[in-house]
Amino acid sequence: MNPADRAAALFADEHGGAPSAVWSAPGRVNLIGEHTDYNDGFVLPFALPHRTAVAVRPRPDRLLSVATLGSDGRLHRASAVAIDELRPGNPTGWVAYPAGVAWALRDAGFPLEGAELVVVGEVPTGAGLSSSHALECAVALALLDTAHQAPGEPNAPSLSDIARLVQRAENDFAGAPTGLLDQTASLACTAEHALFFDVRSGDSEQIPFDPRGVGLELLVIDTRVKHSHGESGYGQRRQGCERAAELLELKALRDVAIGDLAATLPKLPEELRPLLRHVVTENDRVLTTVDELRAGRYAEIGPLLNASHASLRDDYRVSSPELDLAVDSALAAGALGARMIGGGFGGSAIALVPVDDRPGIEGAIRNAFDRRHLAAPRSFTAVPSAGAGRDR
Ligand code: GAF
Repeated sequence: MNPADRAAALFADEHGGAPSAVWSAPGRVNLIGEHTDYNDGFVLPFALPHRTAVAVRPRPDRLLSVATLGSDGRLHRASAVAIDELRPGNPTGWVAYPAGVAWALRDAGFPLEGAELVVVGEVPTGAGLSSSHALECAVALALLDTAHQAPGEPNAPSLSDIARLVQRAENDFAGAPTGLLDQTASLACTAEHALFFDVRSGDSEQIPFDPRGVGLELLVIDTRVKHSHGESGYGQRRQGCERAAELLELKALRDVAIGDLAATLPKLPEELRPLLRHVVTENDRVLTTVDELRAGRYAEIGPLLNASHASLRDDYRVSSPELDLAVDSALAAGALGARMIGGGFGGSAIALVPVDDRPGIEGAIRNAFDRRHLAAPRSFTAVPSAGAGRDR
């Protein structure tokens, strides 16, 4: 059963009667453009087929009740919270993600009455595939639905407004200082496309991306080393970039052109130079990748993925031994390109592989992990899929 049907069935068991709507939102893979979003730069994500569904029904008493299907197959219920009493720190734990979205919507003036939510997610958690944003986006759409302001209704906020509200929930309520990549991907991606998104201008373009059409697959390798942006060095990197921009008297590191990089680096203290080098070269790699995809030259993006990984590993220093092993073993076994994705410090890598070589490459990666006595990574082929929407 897909997550939307499952959420609707669990909702009926839990609350009696059908939900008024079910919305779902996907996890994402960022093809390239990592740690560029909070530097006002470029990203190129696509949506995964894995989704989080939220069945919803309004309730008139201004309470928010949330239940979620756990990996143990049981429904976990959080105590109902008063929408008027939501504030950062109340509540905490997993329910802070849906509650934070209700808080951000309430604060922005959306007329929330109260709601019953039942959540069923299939995006692997802690795998760098944006499970928290899939949850938050689906909750935002479900709650907007109860206020008759969901996409498609006359007075609905735009997808970019919703993305910013979800970012506020994540930053100020859940306490993770993330950028706009993941929410935008979850809300705005379309099947068989990657989303070329200019974070500064808000402009985006759907770029056809169907690796299978040219005999390739994009393999996702989940190292199963969990990561969390609240606790990792993510915030430190972000602060370093902001400090570098301030020293250079620029709005953001996006403003350094690739041609000016060499002349700009010496103006920064030594420890901030690698951050600048990563952001500027990574933005440039996104633009080149978009050109290659537009020209249908898929194999040409392999070296760009490799360069992105080297930059994240050596300059930005957000890779991990397991991510490096996934990338190196995929390349040694014949992948055309590979890199870590997402915030880093664990999570997943991707590898662009010829369809026929996929089983051999997956086996080689598993053997490499086994030789180091590491838990076997999970891998699957990522098919660019639809963004968030209403299921029922
Ligand atoms: C995480 C964050 F949530 C994104 O905003 C982005 O910064 C990404 O790490 C790195 O590109 O997924």
